[in-house]
This record gives sequence, structure tokens and C-alpha cells, in this order.
Amino acid sequence: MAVDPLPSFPPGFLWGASTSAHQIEGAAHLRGQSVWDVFEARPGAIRDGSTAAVACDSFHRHREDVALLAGLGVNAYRFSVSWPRAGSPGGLEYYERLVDDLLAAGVRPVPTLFHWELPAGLDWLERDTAARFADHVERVAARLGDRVSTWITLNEPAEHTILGHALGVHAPGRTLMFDALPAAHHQLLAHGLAVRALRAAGATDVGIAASHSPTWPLSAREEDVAAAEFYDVLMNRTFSDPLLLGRYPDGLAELMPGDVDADLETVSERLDFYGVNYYAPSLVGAPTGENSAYGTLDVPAGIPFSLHEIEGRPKTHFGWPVVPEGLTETLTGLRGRYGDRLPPVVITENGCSYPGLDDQDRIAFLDSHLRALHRAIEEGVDVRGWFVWSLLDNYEWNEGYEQRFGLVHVDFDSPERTRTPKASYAWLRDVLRAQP
Ligand code: IFM
Repeated sequence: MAVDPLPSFPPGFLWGASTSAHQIEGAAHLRGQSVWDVFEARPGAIRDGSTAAVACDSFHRHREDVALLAGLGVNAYRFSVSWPRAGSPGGLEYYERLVDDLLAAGVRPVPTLFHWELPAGLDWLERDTAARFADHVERVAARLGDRVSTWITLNEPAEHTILGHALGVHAPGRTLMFDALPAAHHQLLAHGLAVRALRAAGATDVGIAASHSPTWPLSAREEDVAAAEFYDVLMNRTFSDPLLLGRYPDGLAELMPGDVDADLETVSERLDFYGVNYYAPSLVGAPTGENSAYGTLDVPAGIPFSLHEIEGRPKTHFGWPVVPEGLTETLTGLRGRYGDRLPPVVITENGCSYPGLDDQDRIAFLDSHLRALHRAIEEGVDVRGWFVWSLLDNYEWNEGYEQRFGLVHVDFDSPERTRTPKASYAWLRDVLRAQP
């Protein structure tokens, strides 16, 4: 464990913890179905065969979660509003109770309006889904807007597009490969419409949570560099360029549906902050003709790149390499590429999966990443906050309950879903107490 105290972060820094609705709420019988409920019923879709029907049961136990946040000493909580729940009787009341309890505990609520649980029957390949999302956002903002100032539109449209629509390992389980791109465009359009709807409802602090993985070429060989560039475009810039520059990387606009130029004006509505989810860099080479792997994800042969293990680094339980300087690189890279078009940044997710209550590996991970974040600030990147992923062990999508990202252990075998703070919880609490 590191012993040097962490450097001080700027005054007013947001210190938060993140979760998402489908991963923690449970109470599936009290909301409409989402594409994830449908996907989880497919044999073999979820590694441990589980579902999120109960998960951490936060729907019934959110007061315990709020008490844990208060005890941790964070000043913000990023949760998500489930679209199917918000459209079900009693759904918005649940989020009102959560927001009221957070405010009473001195914790800023930071809701995300879409974290992958699309209502069953809707489809991101359809343009109309973007307008339906804007309606959902309007309804939620009308109900919570008097108490919520900071909003996140979408979580990781890249992962939802690629894992869910191109590779089929996430819901809705489509394997469309490059034909999945319209799902990206419609999510981006939905984001832009949501920004407008939130501003019309009086919101003044609106952002998105986008995943970013610095892409390292396997070698200096031309074909590896070209494959890495392709991967960077696909995973990062297909989303960040339209959001921040109002245009797609070369060659992509032609593949998108509709009046793309007009849509891009909506997509690139000014943001108050840009949320970055950072986990690890990607080492990318020319295609090998074989399947390749990133952690536990198989990437099929036949796509124009291959993914490679980053050697010589510790790995999380998920198999992801621990590379804190990748966070500094991500942030300085974003500033370099987007310059003044990059709004202040908030790290909306950063964390790791490890088993056990005495999670010294997680402490080392978080310590090194906070130092890397501070280096980016010293190098001039305007970073306003950091949210750990995650407050609780939770339902890790197609991995089920096997990957534990929480500062707080959840006993998924107990009817009470007993919560037990891990060593990392006490560590982060002490770090936050020492901040100015
Ligand atoms: O659990 C997920 C989260 O829902 C989105 N970002 C990555 C996390 C870890 O895989």
C-alpha cells in the first residue's frame, strides 16, 4: 500500500462514487422490461447464468447506500435513472426519494439518463428512439429538475454500440459488426436532443460519460500503426469527434443514416463538462486472422485489428492491465486533440475488479490513478471531479456477479444483500478527509 499522502486536488473538486440502475436496483417486477432482461434470459448470455432481477436490491435499500456514501465522505453520487422504471408507476417517486435523501446527506445527485437499459421493444437502429429518449429526459427533468443541477445524458455509447450491437456480448445481443454504426448515430442524436431538453428545463450543468482508452500500436510497423488508428477511431473518436468537433472522423459520415450534417449540429450542442470513463489502454495490432482477447472479451477474427495483452503490468481480476499513466495520457491527449473545444473534464468512472474484503490491490489501483489524474491537472487539463466505479459490488453485465468493482462488498447470497465496507472504502474515506 502507498504511504505518501495524495496531493491536494483543486478547491470545489467533485469527489464521487458511481453506480447504474440495472446493476444495483433489482425490483425488476416493479418496472417495465428492458433489452437487458430479454438478453439475460438467453441461454449462455451471462457467464454465471444470473440475472439482475434483485442485484443489490437498492430499490428497497437505497437508504443504506446513501448512508454508505455519507460515511465515505464523497460530495457527489452518480446513479442512473432506469428508463423502463421511470415509465412505470412509482418509478419517478423512487428517484425523488433517492434525490431527497442524497441532498439531506449533503451529497450532490448526478443522474445519468441512459445507462444501457433500453425499454424492450425500442431499438437504437431506429431514428425515432432518439426522440423517445428526449421525451423520457423531459419527464425526468420535469420531476427532478428543481433538485438536480448536474446531469449526464448517456453512458458509454461506444460500448453500447460495439458490445451490444456489433459483437453481441451485451444486450440487445446483435452481431451486426459495422452495420451497427446507425445505433451510434442515433444515440449521439439522442444525446444532443437530451442536452436541449435539459437546458429547456433550466439545467445548467450537463455532460456525457464517454469511455476513453488510449490506443497503443503493437509496433512501429505501418500495418500495426494503421490498425491502432482504426481502433482509436472506432472506440474513441467516432463518439468524441462529433460531440466535441461536430463532425465524424473521415469516411464515417457516409455510413451514418439520415441528414447527418443537420444532426451533427444537435449532437455537438455545447457541454458544461465532458465525462471520461477510464479503465485501461488498448494494445492494437494488424489483424492476425485469429480471435483476440481483451480481458475476458473475445474479438472475432475478420475485423481489421487484433487486441493484445499489455505485458509486464499487474492485471485486475477482469484481466485488464493496470496502467495509471494511461489516464494522464487520455486527458492530455483529449486536450491536445480538442483544445478549447474540450469543456472541463470530470472522470465519471475509474476503478477495478478484485475479490475480497481486504482489497489492497484496489487501494494500489486507486492511489496510482489519483496520482496520474493529478499529473494531468498539473499539465494543464481542467479536471473538476473524479467518480470511483463503483460504490457497491454489482451486476457486471454479461459477467454476472463474478467481477466485483465495489468499495463495499455485497453478499448476493443473503436476502438482505448485506453490505460490508472493504479496506478500500476506509482508505478512500481517509484520503477524502485529508483533502482541503
Ligand atoms: O460496470 C461497467 C459500467 O456499467 C460501465 N463502465 C464500465 C464498468 C466496468 O465494466
